[in-house]
Amino acid sequence: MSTPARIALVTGATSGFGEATARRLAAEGWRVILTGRRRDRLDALQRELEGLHGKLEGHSAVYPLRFDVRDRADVERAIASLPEAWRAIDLLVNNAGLAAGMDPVQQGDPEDWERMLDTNVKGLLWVTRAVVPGMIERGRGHIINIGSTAGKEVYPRGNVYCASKHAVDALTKGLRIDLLPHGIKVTQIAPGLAETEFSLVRFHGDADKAKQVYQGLEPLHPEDIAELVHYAASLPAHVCINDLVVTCVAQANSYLVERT
Ligand code: NDP
Ligand code: 8X3
Repeated sequence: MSTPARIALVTGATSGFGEATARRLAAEGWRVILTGRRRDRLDALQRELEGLHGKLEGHSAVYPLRFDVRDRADVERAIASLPEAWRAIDLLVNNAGLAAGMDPVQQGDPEDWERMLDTNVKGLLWVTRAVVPGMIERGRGHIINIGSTAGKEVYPRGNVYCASKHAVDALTKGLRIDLLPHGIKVTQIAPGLAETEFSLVRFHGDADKAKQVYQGLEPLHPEDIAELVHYAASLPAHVCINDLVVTCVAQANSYLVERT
């Protein structure tokens, strides 16, 4: 008898790393819960992936679940609303996140700071808190947190974003310790510069400024991170990647890049 398809929940599946990860996992035979705030994008991705992969064991290959990770009640309601056939989540990819602004602290916008901390730190906690008890009950599971090189080293004017990703680094370690008795894997993938909608969001929709971030180098692509998520999630049951820092070749650390 073949093993049933595993279920992944990917936060921030409407763009960038999350979207590429959802596509990759679905292509590898996972059933994927697609999450994010933008309903139109969730619907479009659902149509695309259902068209490509059809049904698995009588269930759709994907299940769209719209919620805002910053809203604890919304997160709890959404996870609790999952139909029985979608409740046994094997893999949680905590990917939803953003940077907002890039100013010295003394000029920073406190609203940007709140968005980053509410999304990158508290949002990750709300989703994890809602999903992990089920993993413990079932005695299996894997959490992959998308951190950043910004969570390893602080760079100029990165202050609050870097702090939020340092928190992801610490929470990943803390979770691994707390979940040790339950056999749940906890992994962090910490990418460097990657071209997604990240910089467009960081610079509040300024496309020229966003483009400059990637000028003169080949940054990581969303598919590179999807490949690593798939790799980490496909290892034998006794193997857990704890931490994986990945940059493009043109980037040495959080602030040193070589441009042509
Ligand atoms: P994108 O902007 O392309 O994607 C971000 C995703 O997060 C979107 O799907 C967005 O969905 C979702 N999201 C943002 N806020 C919320 C919210 N409040 N509730 C639910 N979903 C939310 O960026 P990336 O793919 O680059 O970013 C993904 C992760 O990778 C982030 O955590 C980021 O910090 C991290 N990262 C990015 C790097 C880069 O250079 N690009 C490098 C290292 C790490 P929606 O708007 O529909 O809600
Ligand atoms: C995103 C990478 O260098 O813009 O986490 O902070 S960076």
